[in-house]
Amino acid sequence: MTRTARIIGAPTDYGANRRGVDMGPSAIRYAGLAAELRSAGIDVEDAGDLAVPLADERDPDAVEPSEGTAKFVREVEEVSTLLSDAVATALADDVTPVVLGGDHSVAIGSVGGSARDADVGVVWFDAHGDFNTPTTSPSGNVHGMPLAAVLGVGDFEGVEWANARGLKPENVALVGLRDLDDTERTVIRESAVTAYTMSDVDERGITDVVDEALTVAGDDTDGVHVSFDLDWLDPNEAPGVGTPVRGGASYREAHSALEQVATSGMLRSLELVEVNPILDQHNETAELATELAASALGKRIL
Ligand code: EXY
Ligand code: MN
Ligand code: MN
Ligand code: MN
Repeated sequence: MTRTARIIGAPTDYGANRRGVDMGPSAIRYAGLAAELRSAGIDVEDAGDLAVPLADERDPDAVEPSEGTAKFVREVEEVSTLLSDAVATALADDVTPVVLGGDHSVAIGSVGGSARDADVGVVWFDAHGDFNTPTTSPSGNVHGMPLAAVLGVGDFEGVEWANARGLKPENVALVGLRDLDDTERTVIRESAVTAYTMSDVDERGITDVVDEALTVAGDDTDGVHVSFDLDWLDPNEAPGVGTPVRGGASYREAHSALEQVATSGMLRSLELVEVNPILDQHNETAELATELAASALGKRIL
């Protein structure tokens, strides 16, 4: 049966320190996402964009759900709830959600929706760990916290809107890390998640690392959510991101990783985040996002 993908835009920048990432969904659509996915041999629906709340008069340094800082956390909660519902509805309709960020805080909603009624694993492609909590975060930006949020780590313990019901840390694999905060590093080490750095990719090669990551995420689960932060790639390939870090994945490594995701047959839901058209060059990071989505959904050269 032909797979149907449902595009869901989450045009939000409340989790980031830079404006512009809220225009990611427009840029990715403009780059030709729907056509690119159809060339992967799948049917495509576009659900449009979520109605993201306008910034209100509240203090951006709101301190819930912690004693530290999680900027715009009420707005992030609102977007997460909308997105979680949209993703869960897509899965109930038997289509594959393809979420377009927005900053990486949108993962709270996508993972939450994907793991609402099923046991789900996650493969997280990112330069960063996204494992801070409001207490440990150096910035207060929620896009540095979504993995801790869905897993209920630290301040996020028992925070219902943030925790993903059917997700266990044993089924989470981070791939390609190269920029962690000190406390974040300790928390990741103490957690049951599996983390692969870029050094692991250097030593073992991308195929071996992704193969193991998919085994971790797929172990006794109903499927895998892939959370793809464009800053996983080297900034030479993907300049249009808010927090670039040198030494990232190459163009071919990225395609190869996502082709492996497709081949595994385990993909349940996909998100592409952190595309910032203001910082981009000729929309090339958005174009890259469309190509990579097609690889994840099964596009082949021959
Ligand atoms: N670790 C830093 C922080 O928590 O502020 C930077 C996080 C950037 C998160 C991004 C996009 O993946
Ligand atoms: Mn991220
Ligand atoms: Mn990142
Ligand atoms: Mn081009």
